[in-house]
Amino acid sequence: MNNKQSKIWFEKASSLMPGGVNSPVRAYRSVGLTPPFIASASGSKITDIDGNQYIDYVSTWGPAILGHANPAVIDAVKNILDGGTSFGAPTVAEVTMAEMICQAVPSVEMVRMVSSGTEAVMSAIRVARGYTGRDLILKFDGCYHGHSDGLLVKAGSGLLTYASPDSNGVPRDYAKNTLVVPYNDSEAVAEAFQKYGDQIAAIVLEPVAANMGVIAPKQGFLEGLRSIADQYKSLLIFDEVITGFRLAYGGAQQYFGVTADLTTFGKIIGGGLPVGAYGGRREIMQVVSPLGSVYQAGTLSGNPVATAAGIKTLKLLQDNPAIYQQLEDKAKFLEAHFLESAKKRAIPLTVNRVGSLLSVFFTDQAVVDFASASKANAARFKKYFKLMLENGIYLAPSPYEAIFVSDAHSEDDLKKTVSVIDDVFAKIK
Ligand code: KE4
Repeated sequence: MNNKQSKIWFEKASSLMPGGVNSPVRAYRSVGLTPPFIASASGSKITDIDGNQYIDYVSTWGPAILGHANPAVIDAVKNILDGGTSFGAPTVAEVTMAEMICQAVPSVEMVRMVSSGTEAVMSAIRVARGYTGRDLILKFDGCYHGHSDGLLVKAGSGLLTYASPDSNGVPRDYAKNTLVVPYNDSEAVAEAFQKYGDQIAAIVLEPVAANMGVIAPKQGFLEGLRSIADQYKSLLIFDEVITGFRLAYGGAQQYFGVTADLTTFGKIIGGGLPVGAYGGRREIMQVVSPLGSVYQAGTLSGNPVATAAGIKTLKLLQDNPAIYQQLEDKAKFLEAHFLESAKKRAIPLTVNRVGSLLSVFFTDQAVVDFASASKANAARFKKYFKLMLENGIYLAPSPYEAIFVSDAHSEDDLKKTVSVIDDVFAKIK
C-alpha cells in the first residue's frame, strides 16, 4: 500500500504537534504504523492523501452514523454559513436542538449545549456536586469520559481506595475525589456505597462501555445502579456521548429502559461538528448559572453551524426510525462472520456487540470488564489491524475502541469486509 505522502506529512506533523496529532489515539502508536492522512470522506468511504480508499468503521469515532458528508447535513451547514458562523448570543436553532434532545430522552427536561463530550461530562459532574453538596464521584475502570482532571484516574491499589492519577499533571488531590470500581461489579458498587455512600455525589458510567472495547452491562447491572443511587440520594449520570442517538433515538435509556438523572451527549448530536451537551431533571439543572450557583460557560456553545449540522442529523434519524434495526442487522452480519472465520481458523475470538456497536477481542474468554478486556492478545490485534488496513478496511487503531456501523455501509461494503476478514484471519492464525 502506497503511503508515501502520509509518511511525509506525518514527519512534518510530528515536528509541530505532540505525536503529530491532535488526539493521541490517532497517532497509531499502539499498532506501530504511520497513520493515513485523510483527504476526504463520503458515505462509508474515507480516502487518504495517497489515494487509498477504505471502508470506514471508525465513523470519526461515532458521529458519522449517517455516513460521511451526508448531502442533507452538508446543505444544512452551507445554508447557515452565509449568515455568519458564530454570534455568542441566543439563537432559535439552540431552542430547536434543546427541544429535540428533551423529546428524545424524557429524563432530560433541561439541557445545556457545550463543545465536546469532555466538556459535557466535566460539567455534569460539577452540577452533580453542586446539586448534592457532595464531593465523591464513583466511576468504572476502563470507562472513558473525556480528559477532565478528575476523570483521568485509575483504580487505586486494591479495591475501594481512592483513585490515583492516570495522567501526569493531575494533582493527587483531584484524583482522591474519584472512586473507581470494576465495570459490571455490582458488589463493588455496594461496598463503595456502604463505605462512602453519603459522600458520593454521583455514579458516572457509559451505559454500554465502548472505550475498553464494547462491553455490555450485565443483566440487572444498570437497574442496580439506579436503585442504589436512589437509596443513597446520589445521582446517576449516563455518559451517552457514544450511545446517545446510536443505540436508539432515545439512546441507552430507551434501549435498556433505565432512567438517568443526568445525561451527557456528544458526537452524533453535532453531526460531525464540535458539539456536546448535558441535561437532566429541571430541579437539578436549575443549579446551573445564571439560574443557580454552578458556573459553566462556553464561547462557541450552541454554535449556529454545529447546531445546524446536529439538528439535521437528529431530524434524519427521527424521521427514519427503521434505521436502528438496519444498523443492528449490519452489525449482526459482521459479528456472525467474525465468529465464523475465527472458528474456521481456530482463532480464539470473542465479539461483543450492542446494537450497531461491536468490538473483537482475541481471547476465548468472556470480556465483561477492563481486566478481562486487557487479557486479549494485543500482538494478534496488531497483525489483524495492519492487514485489514492494507486491504482497505479502516478500523480504530486500538483493541479498546469500537467498530461503528453507519447507515451508509452498503451490502457490498459488508460483503467486501467479511471477505477481507476471512483472508486476514487465514494469515494471523
Ligand atoms: P470528546 O471530548 O472527545 O468529544 O468526548 C469525550 C468522550 C466522553 N465520553 C465518551 C463515552 C467518549 O467515548 C468520549 C470520547 N471518545 C473517544 C473515542 N473512544 C474520542 C476519540 C479521541 O479521543 O480522539
